[in-house]
Amino acid sequence: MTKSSYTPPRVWEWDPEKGGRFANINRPTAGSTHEKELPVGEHALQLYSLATPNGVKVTILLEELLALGKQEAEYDAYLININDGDQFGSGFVAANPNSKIPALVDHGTSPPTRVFESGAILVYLAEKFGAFLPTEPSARAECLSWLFWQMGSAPYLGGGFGHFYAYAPEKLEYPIDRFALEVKRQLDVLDRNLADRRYICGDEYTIADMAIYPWYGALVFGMLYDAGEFLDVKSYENVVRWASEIAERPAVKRGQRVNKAWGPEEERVPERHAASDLD
Ligand SMILES: N[C@@H](CCC(=O)N[C@@H](CS)C(=O)NCC(=O)O)C(=O)O
Repeated sequence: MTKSSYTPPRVWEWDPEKGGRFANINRPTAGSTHEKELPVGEHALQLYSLATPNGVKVTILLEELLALGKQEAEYDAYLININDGDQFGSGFVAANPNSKIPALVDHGTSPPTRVFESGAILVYLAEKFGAFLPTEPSARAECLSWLFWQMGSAPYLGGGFGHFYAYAPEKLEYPIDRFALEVKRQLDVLDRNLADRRYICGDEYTIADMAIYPWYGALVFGMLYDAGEFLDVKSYENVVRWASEIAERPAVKRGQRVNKAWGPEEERVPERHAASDLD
């Protein structure tokens, strides 16, 4: 392993010229950079998002709720293009001071309720519609435990492993090793849990499955960071079996297309205002 010649200065300073992937949107401060109101459609639920793994958790849940017959779950989904800096517009920052998709505004309450962080949005919608989050205390605790597991774990997969393996300007052994080890440990956690459970929490399909599938399902299908072989994802057989079952759900297929602005033309639904936008 080569030794780095970098010595951190006494006080870190931002160098916007440094470049690297996402340099155009990364900065060390929060808040809006420009005035821009968010559009509001006709439904109570307004989603501002993008079909990344964090974004599709919410559209999968909304499509699952609609598939259950919950008509009040009809929603408008507007595209937030994070590469263009839409997340720094004043309207979006009012919905999510953390400037990251997804953000939800529920105009069915007075005043409207803003919800940010995908996990919080899943809990809000599951409680609002009384579905996909058990109410019995110990089953609910198990579901929330796995939901929060996803929130705490995925940054090591995306921001850690994915960043250094696929996006960093040079391949550095130390961070790739460190995060590959952690991601494989996480896959083993899931694999052992799914050895004798159909879904993440047992027999019931819940918001924990909807949160974990977009990241770890995509990973075991070899669709994230071109790292399938490197991480030997096929060896996590229980995770592959679970993800393959979830992938076949019609609502999951629909949810993954909402706010998608890339890939084959027939899969793209950049904005969604009615079920027919997906038919
Ligand atoms: N913990 C957040 C993570 C959200 C997140 O990282 N969103 C990314 C896209 S997947 C984003 O909006 N990035 C834009 C940026 O960092 O400026 C959640 O689960 O909602």
